[in-house]
Amino acid sequence: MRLYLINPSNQLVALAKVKQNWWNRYRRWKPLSLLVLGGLTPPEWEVTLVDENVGVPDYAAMPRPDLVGITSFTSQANRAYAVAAEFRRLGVPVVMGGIHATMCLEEASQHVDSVVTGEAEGVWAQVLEDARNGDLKRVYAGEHANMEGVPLARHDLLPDGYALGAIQTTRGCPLHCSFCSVTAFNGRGYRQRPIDDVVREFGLIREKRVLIVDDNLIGTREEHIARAKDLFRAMIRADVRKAWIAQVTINMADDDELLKLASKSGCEGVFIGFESPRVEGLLEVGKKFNLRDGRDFKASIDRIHRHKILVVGSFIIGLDTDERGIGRQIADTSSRYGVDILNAMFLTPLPGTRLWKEMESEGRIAANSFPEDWKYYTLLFPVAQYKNLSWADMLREMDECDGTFFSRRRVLRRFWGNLCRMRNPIFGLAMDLSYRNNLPLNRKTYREFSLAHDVGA
Ligand code: B12
Ligand code: SF4
Repeated sequence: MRLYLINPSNQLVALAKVKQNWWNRYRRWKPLSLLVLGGLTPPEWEVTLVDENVGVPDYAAMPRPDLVGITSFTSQANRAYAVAAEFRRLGVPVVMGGIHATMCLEEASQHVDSVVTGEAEGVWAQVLEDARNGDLKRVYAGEHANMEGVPLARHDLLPDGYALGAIQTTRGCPLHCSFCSVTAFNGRGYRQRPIDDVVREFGLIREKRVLIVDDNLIGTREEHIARAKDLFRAMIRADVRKAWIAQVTINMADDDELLKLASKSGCEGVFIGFESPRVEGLLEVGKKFNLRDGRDFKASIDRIHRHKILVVGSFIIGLDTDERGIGRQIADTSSRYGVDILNAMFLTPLPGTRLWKEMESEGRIAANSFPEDWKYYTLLFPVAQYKNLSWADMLREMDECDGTFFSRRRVLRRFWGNLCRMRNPIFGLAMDLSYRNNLPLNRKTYREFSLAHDVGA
């Protein structure tokens, strides 16, 4: 039995634009969902994994599969449906899973033969069995998996050439930010994989650099942090020899032992959601956590830097409390905090989030020709009605924000500053150059977007 697992591309996102900007190759990551699905698939199935971000094959010229499985974030949904249509024309059944199909079950059901909602661990074997018997059900409802049942991912299913391998050590996030899909999908409970499994899986990853995809690797409570320390200790003992980056919350800065162990186990950088330079903004998105104990963000980042760890800071443009000038404010605040790489994004109502529900009830979801418009849900296009900013304002604010933070002067200043301080200053520079060289590409995309849409003045 032959199974194709496909990660559809969205040509509007940076990781698909390697030809136009060489530095984007440093942002090529592996689609872990499909590697995990590969790990759940019994050996009688011959699995081929296609990552369209690397290249789109001629499917008609490939041997005919018995089943196709497609994953999809919302931003990939319309391409996912196009791929599904291609295989269904050939008479091949298609099953779709992942965050988008889960949150938009009715829509997805119109384009594929079967939808798996939620986590696949508990239902995938049944899907395969039913496919083999020609008896696929329309919907399989996956539940939150017991983390002891998550198999080692099949890292062998993708070729070399990725900048980063991927691994997951926990699921769920104890916080509940308004714009984020994680709690709706994986829940607020913080589920942890057995540390031995994680360490063994690191041994299967060929890339030197690894993205730990957890939404919050360290968690928020004492017991979460104790577990993170145990994980880092085990990685040090096993000498996994990987440089890794991960998403964490700012409380990582408060525990020197945690930082020391993280650094010793290979931590090269952390991605932190600062979300807004303003208190009103943090309250609006439900991230009071960042304000706890009168946090001093610059001092926190300094403490992380002392362990040679880079900080990627994420901020949102377009909150109800944002006004003109927010782009410049974010760029300047991030530089003042000492952020090494800035990831600025537009407030985007993603299906299933609190924000989606609020905006939908207020009639504010403006890019709503679905499924076609899903391709703009990359967090880099204005898709809603924003309170104080028109779409033209939003595009200008983003350009101002990125143009300021990634100006030649600031890039060079960061590089010199990091040269001796950081474990891998070149990685920081590569990211800076990827973002900086995307500026003209983004401007071109925004011009096209403005011509195709009524973006206002
Ligand atoms: C790693 C990651 C990335 C990597 C992507 C690597 C890749 N796939 O190519 C990078 C950094 C490139 C990235 C980019 C983006 N991401 Co991202 N990302 C994640 C993150 C943190 C982890 C994903 C992961 O690997 N999880 C581990 C696997 C094992 O879990 P899983 O994907 O859920 O898969 C399970 C089930 O869903 C199911 N399943 C999944 N696919 C399939 C398919 C079939 C056939 C079946 C049966 C089952 C099934 O089975 C799996 C096992 O249980 C998630 C958050 C999260 N917790 O999922 C956000 C997340 C997926 N990203 C998100 C977003 C918004 C984006 C961006 C649009 C913007 C951004 N943040 O930069 C871009 C879009 C890129 C694009 N291609 O269009 C949102 C998506 C929400 C949505 N509705 O789409 C999430 C949920 C985060 C959030 N805060 O809400 N991302
Ligand atoms: S802390 Fe991060 S993962 Fe957790 S709910 Fe907020 S945005 Fe989502």
